[in-house]
Amino acid sequence: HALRQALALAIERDELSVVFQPIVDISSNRIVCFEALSRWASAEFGEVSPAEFIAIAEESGLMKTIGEWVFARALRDASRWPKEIKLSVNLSAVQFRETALTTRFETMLAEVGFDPRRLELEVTESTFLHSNEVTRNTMLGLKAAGASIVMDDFGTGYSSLSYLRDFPFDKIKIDRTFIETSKTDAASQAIVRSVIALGHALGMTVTAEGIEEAAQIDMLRSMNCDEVQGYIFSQPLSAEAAWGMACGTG
Ligand code: G
Ligand code: G
Ligand code: MN
Ligand code: NA
Repeated sequence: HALRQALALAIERDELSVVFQPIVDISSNRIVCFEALSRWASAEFGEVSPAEFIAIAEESGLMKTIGEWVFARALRDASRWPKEIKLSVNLSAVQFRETALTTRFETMLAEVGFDPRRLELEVTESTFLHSNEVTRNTMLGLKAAGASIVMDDFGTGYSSLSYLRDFPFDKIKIDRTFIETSKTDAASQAIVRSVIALGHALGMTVTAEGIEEAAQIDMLRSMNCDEVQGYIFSQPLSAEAAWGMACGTG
C-alpha cells in the first residue's frame, strides 16, 4: 500500500528511468535493436524491480500513465539512434485493453518523427490469458500502424501454441531459463531447437535471451537462431551509453 502510494508519485518525483539492452544479429554481430527496460529508484524503498512495480501499477490503475511515460521516454532517447536500429518496448496486458492505445502511440511516434516500422512491442503470454476483442483489435491496430509484435518470455507461464496461431506475431523471444539450462539439459536444448524451427515455420524471427557465454551463441548459431541478447553483449545501459553504443562509439 505504501509502495503503491510512492509509485503514484514516482513520475513527478523523477524517480523513474529507462535503460536499454542491445539485441544483436547473430550472423552480422551488429546491434539491430535495444530493448527498453524501466527502472524505479524510490526515495523511500530504494531500487524496486520492474517485475514488482509493474505488477503494482497494473493492480492500482497506474499502468496506463506509467506505460505511456516509459514509451515517451524510450522514444525520445531512441530518436537519436541511427535509423537502422530498432526500439523494443515491453507492454503490459492492461495497456492492450485500451482501445485508444494505437492512436496515442501513433501520435507520440509522429511527434518525435520515429518510423513505426522501427518499433517492436513485447507482450507476455499473460496478455492473452484474459484477452478479448479489444486485445486483439489493439494488437492489429498497432501492427497496421507499422509496429512489430513480439511474444516475450516464450515457453514460460501459460504457454499456448494457439496464441502463436491466433495472434499476428512477428517475433518470438525464447525465455532465458531455456538458454541457461541448455548446456547440461538435453530437454532444454531440444526445446530451444524446436522453438526456433517452429518460429521459422510460422514466418517469425526468433531471439534468444539471457546469453551469458560464447558457447551459447555457437549453439544458437548452429540452430539458426536469428538474434541474441544478454549480459555477454551488455547489461542494460543508460540512454547516454546506449546512444554511444548505437553510434559505434560505445
Ligand atoms: O529489467 P529486468 O530484468 O529487471 O525486468 C524484469 C521484468 O520486468 C522483465 O520481465 C521485463 O520484461 C519487465 N519489464 C521491464 N520494464 C518493463 C516495462 O516498462 N513495462 C513492462 N510491462 N514490463 C517491463
Ligand atoms: O522478460 P524480459 O525479457 O523483458 O526481461 C528482461 C530482463 O532480463 C531484464 O531485466 C534484464 O536485466 C534481464 N537480463 C538480460 N540479459 C540477461 C542475462 O544475460 N542474464 C540474466 N540472468 N538476466 C538477463
Ligand atoms: Mn522483454
Ligand atoms: Na524475457
